[in-house]
Amino acid sequence: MKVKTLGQFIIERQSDFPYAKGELSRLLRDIGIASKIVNRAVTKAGLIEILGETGDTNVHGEQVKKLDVFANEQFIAAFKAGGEVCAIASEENDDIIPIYSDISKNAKYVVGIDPLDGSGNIDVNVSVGTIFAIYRRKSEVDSAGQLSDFLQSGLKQIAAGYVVYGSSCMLVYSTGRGVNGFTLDPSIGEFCLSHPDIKIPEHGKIYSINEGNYLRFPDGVKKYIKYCQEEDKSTDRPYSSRYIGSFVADFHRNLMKGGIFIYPSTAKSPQGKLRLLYECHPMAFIVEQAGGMATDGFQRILEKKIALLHQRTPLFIGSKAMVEKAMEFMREFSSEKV
Ligand code: AHM
Ligand code: MG
Repeated sequence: MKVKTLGQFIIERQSDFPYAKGELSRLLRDIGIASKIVNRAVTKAGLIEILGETGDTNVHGEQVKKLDVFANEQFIAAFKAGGEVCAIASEENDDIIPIYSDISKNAKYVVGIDPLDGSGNIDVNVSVGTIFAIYRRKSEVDSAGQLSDFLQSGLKQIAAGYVVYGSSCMLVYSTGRGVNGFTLDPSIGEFCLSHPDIKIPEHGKIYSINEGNYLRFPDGVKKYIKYCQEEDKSTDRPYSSRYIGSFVADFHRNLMKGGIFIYPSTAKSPQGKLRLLYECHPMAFIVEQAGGMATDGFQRILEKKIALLHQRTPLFIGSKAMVEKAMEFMREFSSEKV
């Protein structure tokens, strides 16, 4: 079988953007390379002493880095070396990282990134991921990017994607013309097109939510969970509950099989847990491109106003029919808008 690598696919698709000069293609290629380096570290996590806390030294006397710090450094280094990005916003950094150098002077893009999502799962050999969102800068070129470059509507995303470091490593992305998935073939060290034009099933049988927080959920979510658990053959209920605790992995499974992922507001986190810029916006972009839906229970995620870099939002994301049903419950039982 003839394989198509990520690099070949990106070049082929460059003609989708006749005005573009290849910068976005190069940026996507850089993300692919950094994620291969992160994947190499993730797969070795149990073998080398990379799991220690930052500040420890390993047997070679080198500073040991936690994998989330390592992943953050890899992506930042790739963006700095690539020259297509004028600022980065990372979950790992309180403030934006402005970039201004000879090669990035005329960079058009900014990237929001969660370098290692679900990092609490690394120590126990459970899938983790990277999520990224790419925006065109609003600030003038020939200067470093600014905070305002990141505070744009999710609808303005030029591209978004994620990498799941799972039983295999997969990169899934969209530039607004459908969603495509690439699996890393370790024997040739290349991401190969394995899931062209991904579509999420309109209905699914999986609901994913941390039910340990049940008592603190809004009434609409409590009632929807009970709906998922009720027996009704005509709608294929009860649904199955699946929750990995790595958003990327939970999202990816639901994208493939159909399902809904919910991280609602809770009494403890009234705005939910997940961040708009580099977790919810990119996944909402992807799910919509795949025919699904993403809301905060009332409002479309891509239309939500973003005022803070690390702003959180409740999230209901996945198969269209399931998200619509959950929203019905929110409207009926949880009048409080978030
Ligand atoms: P992180 O970005 O700090 O890893 O946190 C986000 C993670 C998501 O991957 C996951 O969906 C969620 O936190 C799990 O949270 P909880 O343990 O509250 O269910
Ligand atoms: Mg995260």
